[in-house]
Amino acid sequence: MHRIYRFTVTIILALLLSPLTPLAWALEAKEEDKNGDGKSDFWIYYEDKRPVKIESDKNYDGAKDMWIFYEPKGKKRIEADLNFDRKADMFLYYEYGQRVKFEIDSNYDGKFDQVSEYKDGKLVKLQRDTDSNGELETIFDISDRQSNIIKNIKINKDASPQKE
Ligand SMILES: [Ca+2]
Ligand SMILES: [Ca+2]
Ligand SMILES: [Ca+2]
Ligand SMILES: [Ca+2]
Repeated sequence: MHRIYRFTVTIILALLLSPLTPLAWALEAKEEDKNGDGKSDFWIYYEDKRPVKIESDKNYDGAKDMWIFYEPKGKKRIEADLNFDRKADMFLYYEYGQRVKFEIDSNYDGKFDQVSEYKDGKLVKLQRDTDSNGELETIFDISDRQSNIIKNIKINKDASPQKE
């Protein structure tokens, strides 16, 4: 039992230590050294040849400060550490290629100072901590209103005579 365990660990170590080992089932990754200082500062991870994650060290201090996650159905999430304290302060969400939400902590106190929500690519809800008390005030919210496009489709559908 013990020997099997050690054998497994050895195999895993060998796989980890050998960059040339093809691992069909694992994430494939590529890294780049954009500023040529000998340290990687850009990473792309692939799953079945599809990019699933990008990581970046924008200020080349050795700590990652930008992350992009790619998910099915055009979902994408960008996270960024704007003041380089190793904590993300900005989050940007996309669905079907369109921006749906934006959150930012611009004074870096760990709480968002602005949250924007989008529908059909248009800003429908804006919350902002206007008095800097750590709580968001709703500036405007039209998120439950139907967009013109959806309204038009509904009207057309209602107006068109039923087939069959
Ligand atoms: Ca570098
Ligand atoms: Ca960095
Ligand atoms: Ca930060
Ligand atoms: Ca804040």
